[in-house]
Amino acid sequence: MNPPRTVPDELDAVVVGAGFSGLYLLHRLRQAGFSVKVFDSAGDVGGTWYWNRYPGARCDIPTTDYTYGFDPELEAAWTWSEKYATQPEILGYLRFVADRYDLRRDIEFSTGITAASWDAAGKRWNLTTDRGEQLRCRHYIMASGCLSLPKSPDIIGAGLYTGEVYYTSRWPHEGVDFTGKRVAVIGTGSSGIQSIPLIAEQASQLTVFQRTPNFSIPAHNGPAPADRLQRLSEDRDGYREAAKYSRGGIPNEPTDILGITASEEVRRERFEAAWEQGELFGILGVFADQGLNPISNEIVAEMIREKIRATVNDPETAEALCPKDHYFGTKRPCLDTNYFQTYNLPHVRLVDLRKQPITSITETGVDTADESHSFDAIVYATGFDAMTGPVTAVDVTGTDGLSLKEKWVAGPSTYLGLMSVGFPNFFMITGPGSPSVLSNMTVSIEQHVDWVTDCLTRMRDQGFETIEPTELAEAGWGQHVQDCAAISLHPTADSWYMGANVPGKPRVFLPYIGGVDAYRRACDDLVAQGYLGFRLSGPGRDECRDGVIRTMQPDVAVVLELLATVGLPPLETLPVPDARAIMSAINATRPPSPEVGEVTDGALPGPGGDLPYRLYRPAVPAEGPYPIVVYFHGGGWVLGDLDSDDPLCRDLCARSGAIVVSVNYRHAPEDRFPAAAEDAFAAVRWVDANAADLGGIPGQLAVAGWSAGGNIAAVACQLARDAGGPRILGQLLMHPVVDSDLTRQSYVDNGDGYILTKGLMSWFWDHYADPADRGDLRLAPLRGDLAGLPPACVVTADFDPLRDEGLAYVDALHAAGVPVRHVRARGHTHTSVTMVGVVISGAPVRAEMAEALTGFFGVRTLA
Ligand code: NA7
Repeated sequence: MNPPRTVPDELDAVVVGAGFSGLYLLHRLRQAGFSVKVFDSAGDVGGTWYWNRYPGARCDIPTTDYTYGFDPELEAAWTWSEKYATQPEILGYLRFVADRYDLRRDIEFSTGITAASWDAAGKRWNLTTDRGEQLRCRHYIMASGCLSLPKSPDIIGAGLYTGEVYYTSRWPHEGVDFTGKRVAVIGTGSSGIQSIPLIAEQASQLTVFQRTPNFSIPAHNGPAPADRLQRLSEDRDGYREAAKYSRGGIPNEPTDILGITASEEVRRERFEAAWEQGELFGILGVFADQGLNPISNEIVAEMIREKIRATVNDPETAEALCPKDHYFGTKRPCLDTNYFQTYNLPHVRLVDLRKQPITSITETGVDTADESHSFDAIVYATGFDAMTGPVTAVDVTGTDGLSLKEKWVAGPSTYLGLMSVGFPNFFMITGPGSPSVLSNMTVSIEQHVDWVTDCLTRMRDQGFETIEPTELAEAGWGQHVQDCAAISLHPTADSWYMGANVPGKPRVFLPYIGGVDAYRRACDDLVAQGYLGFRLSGPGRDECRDGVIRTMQPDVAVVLELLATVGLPPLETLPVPDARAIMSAINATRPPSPEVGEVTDGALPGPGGDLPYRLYRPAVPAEGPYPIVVYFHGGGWVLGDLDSDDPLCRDLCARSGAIVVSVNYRHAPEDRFPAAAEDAFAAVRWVDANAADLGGIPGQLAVAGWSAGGNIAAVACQLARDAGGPRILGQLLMHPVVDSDLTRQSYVDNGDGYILTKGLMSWFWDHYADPADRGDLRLAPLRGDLAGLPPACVVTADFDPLRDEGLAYVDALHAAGVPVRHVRARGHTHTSVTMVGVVISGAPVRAEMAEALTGFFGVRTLA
């Protein structure tokens, strides 16, 4: 029996959910002096641990870490008995927490919030409970969990079955005795994989219906890991702080070893160590690149498959249990205890639904295409409508009468997974767009709760009544979330991370994969910038600093961070030979470049002597002849050579199906202006004249260049036009230098901190050209007459000092009637798009560049 209601009809905050999030939220908000009530449809605290009582249910994060960290005394008062605690122990812990902080008096159990509607005039949320009660609150906070709304079993005939039916996510409190029964389990996610070995211990016959085999590794459960316990006892605060600034919410030393380059011995050693350790983040971090690179991922995946084959006696069953349709880690891997061994028991059988799909659930069991199965009980372990489901299950209506469900019809849109435009004073704990399910939830939960509590406290202290994100900030965050996902392998999988497990749900990557550390910094940064991207209002005052908190591509940011840790001297402070040596040393560390059909080196006659060139012939199409692109490398007319832009040339060749002839023109300071420009023009003429001998199609000629190479490519086009030939079909100018004016806004915005600096650009200019020459059209092609030039594709990068001159060239070409395509390398620097195989987000930009090249030649893109 619930005690009589004591809920006031007006509260500072209402919280939905009494799990890890709701309990801590209640504690913090109450401590901060807010009136707050928590509602939960469960009969007690626990959230996910209240409902998921199936046999074998355990956490998959070590208990040393899957625990509250906010109160050292709480930690001292509780000792976990195992590395991975069982559901009853975790539930016991949450009950202990509720009692310790006297939380129950402000929790309304067995009561769900069914509707929430924003009263714009009163600046309050009006809430309705499933008991028909109405109440009002200033702030409405959903702490309703990411995996709390079970997915309905979308299987034909599910209602026909007359035997016992169980859902792992709604398991009977009194437990289930399967002794002597014929049992079916449908689903082989974490819930199925954890429960199957224990159900098999009781059942007389167990049939597992598997649609998708899952990667699972042995948990090696036992006492809490000694190394973690030791670190905690020596420095608890340091350990918890390290968790906050770790990638996944557990202190871990990330590796920089790449699967693609590691030796077989190192690969095996690292994998076996992770296998023995039995931790999710360990096996997900065997190699730095396994979440990004398919080859590296396959190395780990195959080693897991080997383990499965070595464990399961029947080869056919073993093969059916080997996951092959998704990259390892793109669906949440499982930790198990004797899962694969269970299939060696004589009364346990696997039905592979890929071979024998379920045609219907029947009155007595399950019919597949080939067989009729009878059971005494069916267990559905079929998962959840993850992340968005629990939020949109409540009818939340914001400003203008728009419901959250309507707003999210094409996928969730949030600012940091915390709030959503149109829903003032509405917060989500671990909502879509935050690290949530990709992290140790307890760390992410505490961070969100602390952030919300601080926000509400600030609002109260400064007299604000409402807070809401701006459209710009929310769109920017959504873009960043998808940018982070796009460089990973995750979007390729039909996972619940992608919403793919629920028929009709939009396919969008739901959590934030950028890391707990990166996420926390974003949340802290926007607060430090005066709540960037939020609109706050109160009586007589509004405050809004609009903007986007993260605009750089995530892998570009990582490269910049890495370079910062190396602490290289600024190139412009070095003698030229030293600067060249540093560039060569950095280039030597690059991963293998894309394969092309053939690479040959040669020399062509230039005005000052022979110029080395490297010719890249495509592998596809197999037969030539091919169009030809004459390419000029970057390096400020001072640095660079045939090796420096080799990966980019290979990439362009492979993608465009054109021969790329990369020409090593003369460099400054040895050969100053106009040497490079003259060489470029000479090279274009020579290639044009010798196209057939080079394997090219005569007349199918384009030029391309990056940075200073873009400068001489553009100049060569002007010279060719003025000289009446050769005929150039197109010019691909990547972040080109087209003017000598270093005062444009992009020099102000990006002049420092993004590798190519204003200082370095000045150094280049000083080495290449006298100040008196810098208005010459062979140096500053932007100042020339652009009419009659070949069609152009100009690529600009957001974080490039040269961005604005590139944009000016686009405008000027356009004004001169030259067909021009502008490719914006969003979130990139001057150098990042060239980092083939390192900066994955550069690939779509290079694909556009290749498409532009093929467009010049009038043929389709190949890759
Ligand atoms: P999951 O991981 O979503 O697993 C659900 C399983 O049920 C999975 O194997 C599904 O196959 C299967 N499934 C779902 N619907 C069907 C139908 N209609 N027919 C056959 N099989 C079906 O949920 P869990 O509860 O195991 O785990 C959720 C998370 O909780 C877990 O990752 C941990 O973080 C804790 P599919 O893969 O969709 O082919």
